[in-house]
Amino acid sequence: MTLKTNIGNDSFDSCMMNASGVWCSTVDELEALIDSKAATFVTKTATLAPREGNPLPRVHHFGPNSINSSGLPNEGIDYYLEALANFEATHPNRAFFLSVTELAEDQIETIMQRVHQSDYHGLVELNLSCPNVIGKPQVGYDFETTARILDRTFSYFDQPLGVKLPPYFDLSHFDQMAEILNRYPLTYVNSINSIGNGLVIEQDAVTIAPKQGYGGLGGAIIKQTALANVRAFYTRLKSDIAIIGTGGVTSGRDVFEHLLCGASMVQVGTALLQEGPAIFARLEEELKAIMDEYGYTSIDDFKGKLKDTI
Ligand code: RRO
Repeated sequence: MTLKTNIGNDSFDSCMMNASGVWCSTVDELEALIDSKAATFVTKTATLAPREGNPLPRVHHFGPNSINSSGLPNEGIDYYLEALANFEATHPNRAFFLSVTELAEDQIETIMQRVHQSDYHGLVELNLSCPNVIGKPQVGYDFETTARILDRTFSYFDQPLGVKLPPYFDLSHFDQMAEILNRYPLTYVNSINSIGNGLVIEQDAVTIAPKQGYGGLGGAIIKQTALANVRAFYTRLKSDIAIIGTGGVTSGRDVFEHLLCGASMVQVGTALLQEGPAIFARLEEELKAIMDEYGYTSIDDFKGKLKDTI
């Protein structure tokens, strides 16, 4: 039995990895992912300059769920490019993901040019969906701006590129966004980022400090929204754009459902934060047990094959 999967021209021994933002801000955290059963890692979303992020407390866990308003704390693009250069030198046969964004369109072009001109030629994820930067809307909800950013980026950018999307809740939005994404030679689409601007109350008070307590929701409560988004893009995007499914994964069954909806890779956020990198061994075991039960020997046996009828 194998869990091998491909994203574009890169192949991976497993179909599970971290979600950007979780366990991936420092070289030590990235190393722990490399040493775990994770397929690979994606870095914390990097900006041109290092950022401290929003005031603390900015992450709160409730059951198998979380709310965060981290505010894009990161070490800056140069730190992650240097880390990637070192990891690529020590792991020449492995592919990694670099996540990037910026707060204005011109700055997005600057950071993409910076990556383009660097020695890093691996996978890049452009985060169009951070819900927590004070005063900045999520780009992925602005279809025109998204198209303009992709136009500008693909005029020069020639390494494998994916976009991280926010969740959509209307079928016409799936249609509109898929129509835009299908215009570009994207390697993959990652659905979903946290469900933005939820409010979690405990003891009659908000649970995180920034933005009057509003923050991105993650964990088990977002699984059904994540699956719907994965399925919506899998059925609308051209077949050479892979789907990475993110949201609500706490068990092998959840991974199986993301794959059934069409994901080629599944990312783990809240549950990784709660359980640590050892979670990948557990998820792998649980997924393999399900595959064994069905008689599946590879994820291609069931990827995308969600049944239309019960
Ligand atoms: O750092 C954050 O506040 C953050 C980001 Br960039 C993101 O993409 N998603 C999220 O839930 N938090």
